[in-house]
Amino acid sequence: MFDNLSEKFTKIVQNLTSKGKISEQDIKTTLREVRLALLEADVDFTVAKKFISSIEDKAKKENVFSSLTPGQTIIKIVKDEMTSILGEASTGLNIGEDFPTKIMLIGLQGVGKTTTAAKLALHLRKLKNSVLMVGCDLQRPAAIEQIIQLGKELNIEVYNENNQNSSAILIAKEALKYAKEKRINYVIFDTAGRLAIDEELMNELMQINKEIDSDEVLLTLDAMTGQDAVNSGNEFNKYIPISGIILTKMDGDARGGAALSMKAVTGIPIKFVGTGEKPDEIEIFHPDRVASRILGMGDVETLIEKAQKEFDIDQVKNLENKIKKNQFDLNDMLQQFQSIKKMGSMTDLLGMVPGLGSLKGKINSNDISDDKMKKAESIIYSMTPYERSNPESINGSRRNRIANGSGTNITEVNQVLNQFKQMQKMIKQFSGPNGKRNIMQMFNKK
Ligand SMILES: Nc1nc2c(ncn2[C@@H]2O[C@H](COP(=O)(O)OP(=O)(O)OP(=O)(O)O)[C@@H](O)[C@H]2O)c(=O)[nH]1
Ligand SMILES: [Mg+2]
Repeated sequence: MFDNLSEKFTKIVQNLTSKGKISEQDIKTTLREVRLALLEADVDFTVAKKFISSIEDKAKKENVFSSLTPGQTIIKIVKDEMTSILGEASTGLNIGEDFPTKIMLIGLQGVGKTTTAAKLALHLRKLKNSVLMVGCDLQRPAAIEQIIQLGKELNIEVYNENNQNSSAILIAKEALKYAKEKRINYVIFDTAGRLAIDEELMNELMQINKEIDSDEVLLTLDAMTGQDAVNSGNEFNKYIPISGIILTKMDGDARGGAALSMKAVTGIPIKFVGTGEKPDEIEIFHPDRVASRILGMGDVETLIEKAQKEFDIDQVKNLENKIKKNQFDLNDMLQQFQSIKKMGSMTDLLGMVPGLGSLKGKINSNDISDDKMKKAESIIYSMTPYERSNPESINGSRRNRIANGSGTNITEVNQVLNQFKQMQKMIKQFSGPNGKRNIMQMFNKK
């Protein structure tokens, strides 16, 4: 997500921070670099222009040169501008006045509407809501089957209308009636996609929207299509007032042009982003946090939220006990790997740690790549339970057996064991009076 852009901005920020004094020429160079970075990211031309002139204005107004830390002042101006362009504050979902809140997902073919319907449903259920999904896509024969299947997998109710002759509008109407009777909190209507915006599609969508009186019309757009996504945002908005945008496939979009131009060009806020194919790979879009990630300053809030979601508190307490008794073993290391993996890819996580964003591109050769972690896991799986709880018992012949069992070699087994020793050492440091408090604070932070 934003890989290329954040690499460039991290460099720009580093250049500014390393300078004590800043000349007018430095600012000019910085602005040129910022402009180039934006254009290379496929940001809309007028948006990029406005971005630069706004920074210039603010730099003048705030008298950057007389500030004690001119570099920091400029960085703050750039970050504020980036946040503003991304939409300022995060915009939550509109809530209906009465049960249920009605959310309609619309968009072109294959952008990820159905997947996103399931992701949203799961997200809302995690917040303790009852949710109903409704398949209003009668264009593609397998579409209804797809949403029923997703509902089964996630244990989310799907309104099942068996009448083959029914229309999308009728299904929507019936489903809404059902949801009202059942006092369901949220109903998510998944609609049919088309290759391009056409009259027929728009008519159908407008009629459904009128029938259900949506609280949210969320336009789903594929981030990888860059400026086409932005244009399609404008086009759809001509027919149906769009209340929010969901940008999918951000995981495959290194450039970020669509995300950066969307709000400024269409005036519509991005409410969520899709970051992968799995049902939990959706994030609420927080402009300030994203700006911070792009500038290589990390995003500790999201990291803590992810940790809170994935690290089970009993597990953490159990770990704390073991650390106290000095019993941290390879089983615990394995469990840590698994929790970390659930939080997302190593590359994305690194982008959230302040100061580590610049490692992102180099991470494959680094010690903590996703591949390395998988290998370490299979090495630990090839150990016997006795070996996992008694790592000191793993002698030469055991190492040989483990290497064979995991399809690796002795060097790799040794690396994992060394990594374990380092972790053990680090934990000993952490388990001092201050260290422990720090760990618990991180996991318990409300
Ligand atoms: N990598 C990635 N893939 C995604 C994301 N969201 C959806 N997809 C994939 O995109 C493809 C199309 O997704 P669907 O949800 O079927 O798209 P749709 O808009 O409902 O398609 P139609 O109903 O045919 O118009 C699937 O292979 C999804 O797994 C995302 O955030 N990241
Ligand atoms: Mg679909």
